[in-house]
Amino acid sequence: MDFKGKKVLIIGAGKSGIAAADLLSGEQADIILYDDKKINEEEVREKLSKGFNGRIISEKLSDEECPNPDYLILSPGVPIDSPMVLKYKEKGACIIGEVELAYYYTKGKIVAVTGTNGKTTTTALTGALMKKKYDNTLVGGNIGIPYTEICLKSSDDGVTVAEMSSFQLDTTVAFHPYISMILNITPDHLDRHHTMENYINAKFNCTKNQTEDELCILNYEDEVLRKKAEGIKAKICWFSSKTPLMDGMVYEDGAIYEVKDGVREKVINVNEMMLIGRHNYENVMAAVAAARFMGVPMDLIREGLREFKPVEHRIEYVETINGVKYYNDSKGTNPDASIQAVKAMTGPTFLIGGGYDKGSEYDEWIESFDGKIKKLLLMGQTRDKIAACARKHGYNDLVFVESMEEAVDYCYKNAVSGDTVLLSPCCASWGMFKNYEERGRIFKDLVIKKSRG
Ligand code: UMA
Repeated sequence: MDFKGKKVLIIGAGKSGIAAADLLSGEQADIILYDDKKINEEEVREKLSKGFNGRIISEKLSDEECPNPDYLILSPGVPIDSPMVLKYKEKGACIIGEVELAYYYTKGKIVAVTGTNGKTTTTALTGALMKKKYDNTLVGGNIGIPYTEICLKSSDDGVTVAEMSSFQLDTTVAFHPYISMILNITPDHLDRHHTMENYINAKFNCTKNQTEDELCILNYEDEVLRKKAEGIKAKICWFSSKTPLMDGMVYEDGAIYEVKDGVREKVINVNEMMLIGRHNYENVMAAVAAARFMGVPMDLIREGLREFKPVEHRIEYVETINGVKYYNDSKGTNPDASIQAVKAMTGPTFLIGGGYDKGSEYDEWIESFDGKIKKLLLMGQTRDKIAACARKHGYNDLVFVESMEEAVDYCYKNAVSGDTVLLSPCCASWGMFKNYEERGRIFKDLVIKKSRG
């Protein structure tokens, strides 16, 4: 891909757009960094490296300003069927995503981690295990560090572990990881992908360019993955937390094993790790499978597993106040993720939920409460939809709140020693917060303030 002298339109001036603009600054391209939202040009320029001499435009892009770009580079949040993308596609522009752009600059091996849930933990853990053998291990992507920001640091003898969302995989063409993993697939982001089939196909894009001598790691317990696996050219390594596989990775009786032709080698007893819950053992199996394929010795893997701390916003312990434990699971942005968090709770729980409406159904989430949820506090756009669903299932202990502050205050006043407070919204944060990180940090700050009286 040659950008020299080419007209490039980058859509979205968030983290990804800014990193993409920086990456292309050295290419002598004519760049426009555009955002639909009104943005402060000076603030954006400050975030860009000094070498950027392109234009920054927001709110409206006229045909005079940008008649016929050669390339459109889409931030992950930009739908491929948005009117602006379709307009320039018709005019013959080459449409690529920010990840595809980063791929062209990446050296060495790539591990792509996707799935509806568990991506962030698995990406961080895979990175930690790879670092045990490969000095130049980079970790980025949907985890919060744009891939375009790290790709120039990659080297032929290094590994890049990239968390890939369906948004990012939607726009890949040549993106070709040496190892791919799909941890699970359950409905999510249907407002963007429209159908489950489109969502599944986006996820499988990470396997489409792989060859026979490469690896694809899949969850044996996921029916969608089992059905779609036939079309994959790469070797498949299955992992399972329920079935005693003859080959792959298994979790059984409190330990994780690597299995080859029916012969098991114990990797670790799960009580030696800080990660808890069956869903996390699945993440561990996927990460270990990737590390083994890259030749990381088992003793170094064990060391890495024992050292690894759970990532922020994923069933993250915050504080105990008056005998009440507070957990931040702001990353529980869809029913499946939030169900895992609810399942990990062992006693009476005040659950804080609700947020942006992505078109999810909440029946399974409510069903997973299993008599443990003392109160369900609801906020945001989805609160009435969730409340109606809860009532349909005979659950009526509902509390409506307007803000996170009100939610934390209610829990602080009403929870008693032995209870747990869990923020696991089952919804995206958009509309009330910038992102799930901001939502989680606001929750944690409020809890810490209460603990200090
Ligand atoms: N924008 C437009 N036009 C559009 C859509 C968006 O101009 O049609 C603008 C917005 O006004 C905004 C900017 O684009 O100013 C934001 O771009 P973006 O939504 O792509 O977000 P980034 O800040 O670049 O962050 C993205 C990911 N965000 C999304 O996919 C929504 C981050 O994942 C990711 O960490 C980051 O790139 C680095 O790779 C967040 C996320 O919520 C955590 N991901 C979803 C998930 O995990 O479920 C997919």
